Amino acid sequence: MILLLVDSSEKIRNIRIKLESSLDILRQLDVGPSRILLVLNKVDVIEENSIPTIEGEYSARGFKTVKISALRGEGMHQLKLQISERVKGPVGLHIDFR
Ligand SMILES: Nc1nc2c(ncn2[C@@H]2O[C@H](COP(=O)(O)OP(=O)(O)OP(=O)(O)O)[C@@H](O)[C@H]2O)c(=O)[nH]1
Ligand SMILES: [Mg+2]
Repeated sequence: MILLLVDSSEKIRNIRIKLESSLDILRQLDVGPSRILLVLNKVDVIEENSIPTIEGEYSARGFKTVKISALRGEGMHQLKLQISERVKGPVGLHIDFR
């Protein structure tokens, strides 16, 4: 399973460029959408809200997405759930940016 993490506070154009370049490499490695979880980080930054558009585009292409704020700890439960649906055994997660 691949967690593809993107800074969703960036301009939508940059988000797409970054995601597509990562997805190109993953495609070359034969990793399809079903093995990728798209993690949209920095959802606490609401300057330009690209999130609904990105979520819509990528879920239509078969990617599971989850929104988080690593800074505030939001979305960690959803993230763990999404991981544990794919990975056998208990899942622990600790992110500390200090
Ligand atoms: N607001 C906010 N900040 C976060 C979050 N997660 C990480 N950061 C902060 O983001 C910073 C690191 O991200 P960036 O500065 O984008 O780092 P980067 O992507 O390696 O570098 P750039 O190429 O310059 O964007 C750190 O200061 C983190 O504390 C989050 O969920 N919300
Ligand atoms: Mg960045």
